[in-house]
Amino acid sequence: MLSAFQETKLRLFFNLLDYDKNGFVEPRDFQSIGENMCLMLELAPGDPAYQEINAACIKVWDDLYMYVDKNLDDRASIYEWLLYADERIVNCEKAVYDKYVNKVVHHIFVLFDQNKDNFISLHEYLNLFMAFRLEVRHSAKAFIRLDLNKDNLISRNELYAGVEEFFRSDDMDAHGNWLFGSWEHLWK
Ligand SMILES: [Ca+2]
Ligand SMILES: [Ca+2]
Ligand SMILES: [Ca+2]
Repeated sequence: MLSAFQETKLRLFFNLLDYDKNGFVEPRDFQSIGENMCLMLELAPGDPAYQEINAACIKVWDDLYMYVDKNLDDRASIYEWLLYADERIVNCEKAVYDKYVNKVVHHIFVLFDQNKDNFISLHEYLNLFMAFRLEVRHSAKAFIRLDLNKDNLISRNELYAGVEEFFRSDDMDAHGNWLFGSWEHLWK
């Protein structure tokens, strides 16, 4: 079973993916996230990078969320998501959740490591916040928590640790809780 704190973070994540706020995570949410990112990066539809980003966003659905959709109606409800997270991310062996965590890390790097140096910089992390319409004022605070060795960059290992804590940890002091900014307003 999920704890109330784990469920709070999992709901936060579901809501940020449910871009049109209709209560379901579905392919068109990822399409909108892609379009928003392209706008943010000032890419025109004819630009090859425009196609790449949109394809990468659709791939997130194919890779991660089509498995959440149990009744195969091409969308995932909050109930499907919480059930999936309980069984496949939180209360399972490392070999099972490892796949999920690695895919999230992979997708964040594909979409946000814009200069392809294998690190997420503060600027790139800020883009993630803007793409998901998160409160940017929390981004620096969150970045500092994820940057474990304090070199002002988030490595793949640091991001893995953060993603693992965000999706799994029941410890309110865990650094990774801050992956998508503040959760405290949802908890109090
Ligand atoms: Ca939606
Ligand atoms: Ca980078
Ligand atoms: Ca670092």
